[in-house]
Amino acid sequence: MTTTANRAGSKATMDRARQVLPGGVDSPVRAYKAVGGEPVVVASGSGAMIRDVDGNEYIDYVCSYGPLLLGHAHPAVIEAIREAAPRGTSFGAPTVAEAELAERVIEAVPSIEMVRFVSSGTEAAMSAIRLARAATGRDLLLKFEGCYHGHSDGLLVSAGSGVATLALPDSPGVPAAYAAQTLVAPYNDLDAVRAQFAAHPGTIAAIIVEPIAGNMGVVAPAPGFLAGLRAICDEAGALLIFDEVITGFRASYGGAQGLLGVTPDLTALGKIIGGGLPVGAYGGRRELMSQMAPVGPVYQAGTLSGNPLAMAAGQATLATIRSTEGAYERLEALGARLQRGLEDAAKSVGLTLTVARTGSTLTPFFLDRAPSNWTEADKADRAAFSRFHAAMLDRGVHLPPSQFEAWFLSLAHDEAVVDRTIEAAAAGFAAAKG
Ligand code: KE4
Repeated sequence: MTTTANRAGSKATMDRARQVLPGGVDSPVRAYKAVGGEPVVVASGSGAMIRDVDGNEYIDYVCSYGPLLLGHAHPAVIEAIREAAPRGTSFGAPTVAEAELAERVIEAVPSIEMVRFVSSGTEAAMSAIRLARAATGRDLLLKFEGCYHGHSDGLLVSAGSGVATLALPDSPGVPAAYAAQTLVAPYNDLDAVRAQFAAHPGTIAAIIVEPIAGNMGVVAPAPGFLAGLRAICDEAGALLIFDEVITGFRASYGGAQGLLGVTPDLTALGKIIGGGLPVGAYGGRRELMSQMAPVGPVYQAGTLSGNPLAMAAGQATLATIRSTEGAYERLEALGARLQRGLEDAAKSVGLTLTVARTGSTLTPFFLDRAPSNWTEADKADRAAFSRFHAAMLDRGVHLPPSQFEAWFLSLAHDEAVVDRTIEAAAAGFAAAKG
């Protein structure tokens, strides 16, 4: 396994970037604050691999935090962008590409009869919540500790992902009045959800949930949890919003709802549907989506919504997934191989570790069991994870710099890179033991 100790170019770039960008990054988790050390500055990616500005090569499990189900720079995606770009990059007017991608999303996700594209997962979740509040005439929202739905004000309450990673007590700048509109319950705790509905009768507009949580690390829904939420919403006249920004087209071609058989009222999407370009989307039943301006009164807009290059990249991505025989079986097999290998490697050095996985997303928790909620995940040994992360980076494996993020496999990963990862992990876990 090569070492990638020479990362002088990354250091120099980060010194420069920190002068002009907060922390030298455009998204906090990328700054390695939770794990220490200097971020790798990426120069290029191809398939399962990335190369840094010093020419070091890494097996990549960040994969842009989810969009790259096909891997980096897939030829079909690059060709689609190359073909669309000479016709112009943005018009602020309808294009055929938006309707084409909308049709493909609707065909894939049965609960979606109509959809609107936006430019991020944050916008998708925020817009779905606004629609749910308008449709029910209610103000309160219920979310789960450790789930992350983007950085709109009302959602930075007990949030996961970078908020959890940086142990931020929610976020300054969010008025208490906004935060007060968001109720919180532990993931997988239906009794706590029922208690919130009993305490706030007739005033909760919606529940928003990651149907398979990925932002406290991977945490699976307990049997009956999602169906329980569905029943509670039906009984209370609230809407159920699935945030499938990560799981959409990853958990299955129909997302987590397609895999687990629970139907939400609204769905937020992002990441994979843009193939690495900025896209989000929200959708649901026609009678709900028809309340959005200009048809209905609920306002939401975006200069670059439905951007033609992003639509082209998304279309090429979904078409390629759709036409890849056994794509999800392959992702499942690779994920299982990596999970088994990591568990065996940890055992070989006597390290306590649990690998939580659903399909092609996984998180090795430095814990003795898979967590079922944030309180349990939060007990993970962050210092051990940090030592592991650094050791893997030195051995050419690029991992999300947080115990509370998911690792992402792609269709470009194969048994060879998975086995190289497992080989590096034996040394990584030895380093983790300290
Ligand atoms: P964006 O606004 O970052 O496109 O999407 C927000 C979002 C919404 N919902 C879910 C379930 C998400 O996972 C995300 C964003 N995911 C994080 C990674 N866990 C993005 C990485 C980052 O913040 O840099």
